[in-house]
Amino acid sequence: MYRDPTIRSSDITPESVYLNRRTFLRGLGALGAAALLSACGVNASDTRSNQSAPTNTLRDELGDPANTFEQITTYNNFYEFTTNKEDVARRAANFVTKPWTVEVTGMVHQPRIFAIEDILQMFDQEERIYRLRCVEGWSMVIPWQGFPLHKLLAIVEPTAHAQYVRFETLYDPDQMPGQRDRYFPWPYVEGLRLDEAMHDLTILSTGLYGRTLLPQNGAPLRLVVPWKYGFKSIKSIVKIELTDTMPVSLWMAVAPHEYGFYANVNPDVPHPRWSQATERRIGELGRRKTLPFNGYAEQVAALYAGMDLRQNY
Ligand SMILES: Nc1nc2c(c(=O)[nH]1)N[C@H]1C(S)=C(S)[C@@H](COP(=O)(O)O)O[C@H]1N2
Ligand SMILES: [Mo]
Repeated sequence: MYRDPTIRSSDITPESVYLNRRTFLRGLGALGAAALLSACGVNASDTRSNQSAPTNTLRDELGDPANTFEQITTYNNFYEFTTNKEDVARRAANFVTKPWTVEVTGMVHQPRIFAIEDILQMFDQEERIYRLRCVEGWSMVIPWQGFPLHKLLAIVEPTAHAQYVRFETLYDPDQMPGQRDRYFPWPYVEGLRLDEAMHDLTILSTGLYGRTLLPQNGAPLRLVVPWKYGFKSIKSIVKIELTDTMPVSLWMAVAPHEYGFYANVNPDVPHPRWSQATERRIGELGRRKTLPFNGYAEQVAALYAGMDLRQNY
């Protein structure tokens, strides 16, 4: 294999490996490359934002550079392991994700249990470079691989009665010691309205930076809903249920006045204990303004036409 002698191995980051492979795919016009590149416009000449990762030409559609693989995989929220963001990676390192099944059930015509291998085979993996905005006030830009949730839902065929989708994380206190903490009603549960779940921005992710998802990011399958606060993007999913009743998420159960069902990113509605007007992009100095719907208003605002988003927080 040819190696450029001017490149030291210490320069070979997961980002550069991914960027090279990505360029290669583009050159080949390989199957899937169209989807890989059409999902997000990558505009290298866009210089609006800070150059926090100078080698990283991977940008979201606003021109913001992607966070590094290191940042994305070492600063995590995953309470099943620990509440210490810097320690999730270490504590989750031995999490067993094989074998893994995802049950899709409830108000559907074709209930089904999928093996994770089948999911990977059935759906083309697209690249989606999304901002993730945590309710705590920090954010990252993450190059996910995944596929729209609506593709999976189409296979199970929701009935006319289905109005919501309820998601559940694995319950296994032996592997996830945080689940011994009785303060939380485990397992972690999240929910979406059916139209939110069917929106093309809503994906199930299986990887990032061209690599299989690591446990700290929700391996082997996690939801990503980029216009909502990060806690909606539930990790390590084992069950997806179509229902006619609004699911009660773990955060709604714990603190209903602080965390609502909708959880759309909204700089105008402060959390009861802190403002949501600004955020700290991991890797940047200072803070930037938080955008309504996390910058995805054009695509999703219509879903909430006529709703009072202060009431429906
Ligand atoms: N099962 C589960 N999913 C979860 C969480 C969690 O604690 N458990 N934390 C959420 C929160 S608060 C955020 S901000 C994101 C963080 O995702 P990341 O660590 O991949 O950046 O995951 C969300 N999904
Ligand atoms: Mo979060």
